[in-house]
Formats: sequence, C-alpha cells, structure tokens
Amino acid sequence: MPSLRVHGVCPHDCYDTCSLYVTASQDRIERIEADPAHPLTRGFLCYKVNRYGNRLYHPERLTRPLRRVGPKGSGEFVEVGWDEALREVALRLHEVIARDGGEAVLPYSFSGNMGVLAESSLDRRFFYAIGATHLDRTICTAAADAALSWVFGTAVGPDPETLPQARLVVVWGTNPVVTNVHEIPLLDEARRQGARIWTIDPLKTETAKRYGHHLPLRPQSDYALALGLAREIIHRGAVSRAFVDQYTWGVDAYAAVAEAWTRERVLQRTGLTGSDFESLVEDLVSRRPLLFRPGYGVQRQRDGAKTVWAIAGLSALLGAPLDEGGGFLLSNSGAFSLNWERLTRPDLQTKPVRHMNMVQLGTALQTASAPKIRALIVYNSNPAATAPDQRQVIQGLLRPDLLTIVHEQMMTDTARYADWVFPAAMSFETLDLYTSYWHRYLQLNVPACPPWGQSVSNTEFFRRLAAAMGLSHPALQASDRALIEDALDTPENRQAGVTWDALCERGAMKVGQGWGRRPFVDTPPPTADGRLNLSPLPIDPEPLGGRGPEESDDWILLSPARRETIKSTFGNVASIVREDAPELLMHPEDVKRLGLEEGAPVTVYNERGEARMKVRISEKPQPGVVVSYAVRWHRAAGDHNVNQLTSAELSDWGGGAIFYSARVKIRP
Ligand SMILES: Nc1nc2c(c(=O)[nH]1)N[C@H]1C(S)=C(S)[C@@H](COP(=O)(O)OP(=O)(O)OC[C@H]3O[C@@H](n4cnc5c(=O)[nH]c(N)nc54)[C@H](O)[C@@H]3O)O[C@H]1N2
Ligand SMILES: Nc1nc2c(c(=O)[nH]1)N[C@H]1C(S)=C(S)[C@@H](COP(=O)(O)OP(=O)(O)OC[C@H]3O[C@@H](n4cnc5c(=O)[nH]c(N)nc54)[C@H](O)[C@@H]3O)O[C@H]1N2
Ligand code: SF4
Ligand SMILES: [Mo]
Repeated sequence: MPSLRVHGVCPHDCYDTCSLYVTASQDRIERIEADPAHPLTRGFLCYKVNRYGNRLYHPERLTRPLRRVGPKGSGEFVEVGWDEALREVALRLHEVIARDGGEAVLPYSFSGNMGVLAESSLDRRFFYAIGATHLDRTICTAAADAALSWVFGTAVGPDPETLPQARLVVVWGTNPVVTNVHEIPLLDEARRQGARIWTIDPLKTETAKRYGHHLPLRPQSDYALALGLAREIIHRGAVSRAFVDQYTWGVDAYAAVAEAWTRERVLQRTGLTGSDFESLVEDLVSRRPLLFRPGYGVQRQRDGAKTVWAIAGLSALLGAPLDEGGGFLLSNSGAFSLNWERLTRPDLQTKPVRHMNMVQLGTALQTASAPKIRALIVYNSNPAATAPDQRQVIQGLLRPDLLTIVHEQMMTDTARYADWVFPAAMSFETLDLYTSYWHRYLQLNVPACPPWGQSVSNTEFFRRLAAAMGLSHPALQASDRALIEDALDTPENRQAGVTWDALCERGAMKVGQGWGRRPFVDTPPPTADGRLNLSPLPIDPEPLGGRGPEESDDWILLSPARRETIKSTFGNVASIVREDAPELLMHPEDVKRLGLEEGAPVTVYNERGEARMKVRISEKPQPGVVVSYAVRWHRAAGDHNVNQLTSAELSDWGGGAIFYSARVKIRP
C-alpha cells in the first residue's frame, strides 16, 4: 500500500498549535514531522509529541464500545457492538428525558482535542436539540477571558511573530520553556538583539533560570505588584499620555485603586526586595518596545480576574501597545473569525436551559435539583483527574442512579467510572480545523488514515447518538466538511479568501490581518466606545486570597503544567512520564524543618482530601510553597491525585478555577 503524507495540526491544548506533516501507510500512522516552513513551528516539536507513536498505538487505546459489568469505578467492562451500545444508551437517555426533561442531561467536555469540530460543533447541536443543561467551560481561562473582555472587548494581543522586536519582555505567570516551547526561539532572538526578559513567578522555573531577572513573588500577590508598579509609574510622572489620553478611558478610576498600593504594602505582601522592585520599575520606564506576556498561571487564583485587569492597565499606562513588538499578549483566540451560530446552532434549543459551571462538577452531580443530573456525557476531558475538589467529583461519579457515558481514546480515570465507554479516534485520523490561542494561523488537519479499530471522531459519535435517539433534524447529520464550511462562513474570512479550497491547498493561513501590527492602536478595540476600558471591574477591589505564608502554618500548593504531559493526557505512557510516584517539590529549608529527606513519602492533606507523594528537594519553590505538577493518573498514586487538594471555589469574577489558591498541610 502506498504511503500518504498530509498536512496535520497538533490537537493538544497548548499555546503552540504546531503545523505538522503526518505520514501513514497500511492504515497506520508511521511518522509525525514538524513543518519546517511554518514561521512558529520552525521544524521542531516538543518532548511529548516527538514520542507520539507511543500514545497513538498504546495498549490501553480503546477500540470498541464497552459496557460496565463490575461495580462503578471497578474498571470491569465487556466489549459490545456499536449498534447494541447505541440502542441501549438511546433508550436510557430517552427515559431520563421523559422523566426529568433534557436538563437532567449534563455534557462535560473541554479541550482534549482543540479542533473546532472536535470541541464545539455537532456535540453542541446535539445538546441544544435535546435541551440539555448548558455547561460553562470555565476550567482554564474564564477569569482571564472575563477581564480581557472588560478591558479590550476581545481576546486579542500582538502577533507573536513581532515578539523579537521587543526590548523588554515581562513573562508573568507562564512558563514557556514547558508550556509554549515555540516561544523560546522568539524570546532568544529578542535577547540576542538586546532585550531583557523578566520572569514574574513564585517558582524559579526553567524560564526564570534561562533568562535571569526573576521576581520570586509570593503566590497570589500579583495584583498587589501590578498596582504597586502602576502607582510608582503614576507618581514618577512616567504615564504615557500619548497612549492613555487617546486610546483609553477610566484611567482616573484605575489610578484611584492603585493609590492604595504603596511600595511598603506591596513589598510586605509580595515578599520582594525594594531593589528588585526598583530595577523592574527602571526597566519599565526606559525600555521600548515593551511586551507584557502574562499567561494562564497568573489567573488560577481567587483574584484571577482582578489580576489580569491590573496587569492590562499597567501595560496601558506605560503605552506598551504603541510600539510594534510591544503590548499585552495573553491570548489571540479573538483574532480568528468563525461563525459559531452556524456551527453550533443554538436555534435548535426550544427553550432556555440552566447553566452549570464545570469547575463545580462534584457538587453539580450530587446536589443539583429540579431536575437532578441523571445522565453525564463526557468527551475531550478527564474530570476525575483534572477537575478540582476530586473527592466530590468521584462521589458524584459513584452515584448508582447516574448514567455516565464517556467517549475517550484511553481507559482514563473518568472512563473507569462510566457505564458505557465509546472509543474515540485520534485527531490525525479525522478532518478538523484548528485556531490557536497564541499564534494567528488557521489550519486544516487532513486525516492521514481511517480511525483505528472501531473508534470514531467526536462529530461521528454525536451523529450516531442523534440517529440512535431518532432525532431527525438534518443539522444533526451534517458532514465534517459541511461543518467546516459553516464555521468559515464570515465576512472577514470571505474578504481574506479564507475558504475550504484555500485551506485545502495551503494547510495553514494567516488570519487577523485586520488587527495590524499594533492591535488597539492600528485598529480600535471592539469595546463600547472603541477605547480600552481601564475602569475597575465591577467587584470589590480588595484582594480575597494570597495571604503570606508567615500568617499561617499551611503550605501553598501550586500544581502548574508538567513538561511530560498535557494535564492528564500522556499520563499513561510509561516511556514519556518517567516519575514513578507523584513528587512534591519542597525547598531544602522546609524539608529540614519537617525532618524529612529526599524521597521520603508524605501525605499532603487539607479539609478536602489527601494525596500521597514523594518528597523531592528543590530550589524551585520558595519556603512555604510546595509544588506537584499537574496531573498524574490516579493509579500512579493509589487512586487519587493532586486535585484531592484543590478547591472548586470560583475566581473573583468570570467563574474561573482557582487551582493555585490551595493550602495544604504535610505529614510524614
Ligand atoms: N508541557 C505542557 N504544556 C502545556 C500544558 C501541560 O500540562 N504541559 N497545559 C496546557 C494548558 S491546558 C494550558 S492552559 C497552558 C498553561 O500554561 P501557562 O500559561 O504557562 O500556565 P500554568 O502552567 O498554569 O502556570 C504558569 C506559571 O504560573 C506560575 N504561577 C502559579 N501561581 C502564580 C502566581 O500566583 N503568580 C504568578 N505570577 N505566577 C504563578 C506557576 O508557577 C507556573 O510556572 O499550557 C498548555 N501547555
Ligand atoms: N491541579 C491542577 N488541575 C488542573 C490544572 C492545573 O493547573 N492544576 N489545569 C486545568 C486546565 S488549565 C485545564 S485546560 C484542564 C484540562 O483538563 P481536561 O480537559 O480533563 O484535559 P486532559 O487531562 O488533557 O484530558 C483530555 C482527555 O481528552 C481525551 N481526548 C483527546 N482527544 C480526544 C478526541 O478527539 N475525542 C475525545 N472524545 N476525547 C479526546 C484525552 O485522551 C484525554 O483523556 O485541567 C485543569 N486541571
Ligand atoms: S503539544 Fe504543543 S509544542 Fe508539542 S507539538 Fe503539540 S502544539 Fe507543538
Ligand atoms: Mo488549560
């Protein structure tokens, strides 16, 4: 059989959304190569995807539908045919809906596959058509999104291809050496040309080590730091009137909030030294172009939305957007133009439905009433491992009267609790369209071969489920190509020639050209009056979280991204994740204080749960802070992971998750 080489896109939830070439022969993927011509992928991939063959054909890959035979969570299943499984599931769903209405069904999904079709197309049509409870997909970016939308009216930042022009980059709560490896060549290039790169992170991360100029602030004190810097800039008369007067409004109200953050108060709260603070201020007022590069790490805390608002305001006071290469880059999701209404068809829903916040899955499953959640359909996500307040999630999944259906590639921690498991295709076996939350290329993923075994794409799964339930609306049987054409159907795409044919020919197309090289200067933001809104968020400006460790005996537990996985994805691939048991990184002083040693087993606990880990002495965390990278599969650690300890409380605004506002105790 001749081999086929097609344009592919890395499907994982990662800033980089790499452009690939995928080669298959004999119905099997043989090779995945980085696109050397893509300006951001630049011919290399990350540690994980360089070893992708080990995931694609992993022995645990699901190939047939499964029906539970043992108790919930036991992992005892038997294989069944698709027809039988769909018939049974459709019957059960009809029973649930007939008894309690469509809202008794809860979808649960996130970005396991970032494809536009895989994430948000036929699935949404299906849930609208049955009138299911609406899931608010908040687990990753909601606090930031809310703040971005308040200030900028959209989630758009400078094109990362302009980054090498910057002469000062403030990397704030992101760790690109691990999470955004294709940003590293851009940062390196900027540095070669004389840029200084600061890293603001409580941990001495790989990024902080690479670039120096590290501000090891206390976790959750960023809000204080940003406002303290703003106050200092204002008092020095260093505000960019050229930017602020013409392109913003609300600066006086912003300044009034910042005024409370005196230098002493900021140093006390952040734990930084006066000289660190001073040298950052010196750089901020003198170096241009100036790029603020906050990441999602900075908003996984109680004060997440306020913090993003404060940093965005600081970038505006300094006039950062005025220079090409400068500005505020958190996300570029809003640079893509897609017709979401046509794609997801909210018109299929006949009456308004309730919303549920995915961060609170555990309580939703246990306490939602009128109606109770009776059926849960999980795809593109592994909440038993990744959702906070894990004990509550698992209690919910153990409910005997809950019908749980999971569409997955692997027998994950969540799939083990399912009543029915359906096998999902790998992205390289499906047709899909990819945006990015970092760069500005829209890309087409062409299937290199058919799905392995009896697995199917997310769209095909929901087409089959809709048909089995007798839902007759033709929108529920739309082909993948028709879905892509629906998604592309916008005036912006038509004007820019972004069409199905053009994408087939070119694989990747640059979008968002309308934003110019200097977003919000070359073109106005889509806010009510076309200027950036610096006025404070409509919430209490006092911070909620982030007490300093000296005020309490607890440790602050951070669980940021791990190099070897994307959250739980890749976690079962032994050749990729080498750590035998979950590790707890601890500062040498803390290890000594507790009388522990390298490799000692400890129990990390709080009022929500506990997790067993192995001590690893590390200078990365500061005293009082411990780290366990997110997230291990339960079986790597005795049926639980770090999310036993995280809280399902919501951020100050936007309903986001607060994974890094976790406090724990430790015992040998
Ligand atoms: N290898 C790998 N890559 C990934 C992922 C992965 O799991 N592994 N996950 C992907 C996903 S889903 C996402 S959303 C992105 C996230 O990627 P990032 O935006 O980099 O976010 P995080 O990994 O959550 O955290 C980044 C940094 O924030 C720091 N941090 C924690 N608390 C605070 C604080 O209070 N203040 C400040 N200033 N910093 C703080 C952490 O120490 C960490 O170094 O990465 C994606 N890329
Ligand atoms: N403690 C702690 N917890 C965290 C975080 C943290 O920083 N700390 N970060 C949070 C963040 S930022 C995020 S984004 C969430 C992510 O949480 P999840 O959404 O649960 O992400 P993953 O763990 O990557 O799981 C994705 C699942 O989708 C499956 N999958 C992949 N492709 C497909 C497909 O095409 N179809 C189907 N049906 N399934 C597919 C994969 O096999 C995988 O099991 O985790 C959050 N959890
Ligand atoms: S996980 Fe990220 S860096 Fe790795 S190949 Fe995929 S998009 Fe690129
Ligand atoms: Mo995420």
